Amino acid sequence: MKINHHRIQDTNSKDLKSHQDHFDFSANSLSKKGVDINTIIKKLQDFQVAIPSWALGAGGTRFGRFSFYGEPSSLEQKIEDVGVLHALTQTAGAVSLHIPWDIPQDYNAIKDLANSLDIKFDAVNSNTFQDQKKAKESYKYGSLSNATEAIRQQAIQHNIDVINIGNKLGSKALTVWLADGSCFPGQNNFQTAFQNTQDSLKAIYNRVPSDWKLLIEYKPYEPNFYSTVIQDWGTSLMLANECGEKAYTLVDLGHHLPNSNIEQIVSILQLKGKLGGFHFNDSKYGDDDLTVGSIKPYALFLIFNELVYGMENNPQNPDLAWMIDASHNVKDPLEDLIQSLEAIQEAYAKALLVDQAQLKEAQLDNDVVKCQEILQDAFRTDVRPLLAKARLDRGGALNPIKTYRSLDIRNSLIKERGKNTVATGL
Ligand code: LRH
Ligand code: MN
Ligand code: MN
Repeated sequence: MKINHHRIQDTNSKDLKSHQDHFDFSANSLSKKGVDINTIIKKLQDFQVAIPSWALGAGGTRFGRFSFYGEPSSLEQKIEDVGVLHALTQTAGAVSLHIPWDIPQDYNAIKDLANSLDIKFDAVNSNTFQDQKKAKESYKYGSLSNATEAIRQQAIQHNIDVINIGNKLGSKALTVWLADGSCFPGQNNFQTAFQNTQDSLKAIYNRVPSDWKLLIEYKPYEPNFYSTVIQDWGTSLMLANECGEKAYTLVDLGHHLPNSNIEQIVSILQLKGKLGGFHFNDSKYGDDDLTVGSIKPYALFLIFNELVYGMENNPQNPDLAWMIDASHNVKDPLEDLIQSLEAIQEAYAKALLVDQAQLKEAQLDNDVVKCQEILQDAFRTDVRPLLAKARLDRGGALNPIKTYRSLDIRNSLIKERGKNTVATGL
């Protein structure tokens, strides 16, 4: 299914007048503060976030899964869904594939389809946390860290296969997330597991094309509940440094122990030029993969404040691979992703409003109150008219959720695909 742009414009036309009033008010008040509103709108338009192929179906938990119907059952349909998101929001111009969940059959057809929807192929993800059909070896006790060489070799080869698949699509990064670890004390030797992982990652790194990045994702626990080999940013950074200059740390917001200062982590990684990728989601307890900004919007803003600082002051750090890594059981996955995209843009816009020069001055004066005022003034600004303007100018929807509902997209998908479709993924 493809969205007709005229239908988006028709829906917009009813709200144009009230949008203009809100926008004029915001533009006036921000201009008075010396904000260059056009630069902010341009930056919002340039900020594109990849949609993971596994978030387009209703996610499940180990206790059950409730379908939202009309889910995409092929890679083509998943890309069409990303096309719907991109047409409405103008900020979802990339897709991130998980292999083997989404192996393309016809590469040219897939590339043509993505091209026609203005969608690029972002990082490809390998999967050595599940056993694959017909695989000789099992990952039950680890993959790249496994004590058995044949198992490590199979996992290394899988990553090389994923690089080759990504290469054919135009991806420029491989994301490795390992479930490897242990569930009980004594189950494995920490040093051996780490050393094996390092050697395996180096073997993969040697096969990473020169214009690619290797993104190493960390996570403290789950599915292993006693130890995880790549448990935190420090471990990921050590491994990236061992691999070489094309290897970077990937931060997933849900992959931290409670109350971790994630903004400080991203800040220092950028200073060291080693922040390569970012997975957005939100959480209350663990790796909950909830809609971005639904639980801790101020924390998200503070993280963006550091990201913006890094993007402006750390030329040693490359452009980041941005991706949403959220999915769950109770919302229409497309509506959920629209909400996440909006929350990301909102936090980014607010961070762009922070007066960095003033903040630096207040920091040098040790004016703690003023520092907080500067941050909170930006956070409390209603930037939604700016987001709407950024979308409108690119042909997107003034209000993506409203348009999605008024165009009755889910029912069209159900009519087209039927009720009993199940998307591959978690
Ligand atoms: C692990 C993770 C990782 C996987 C994805 C499915 O929790 O965040 O990025 O690839 O979920
Ligand atoms: Mn992730
Ligand atoms: Mn995760």
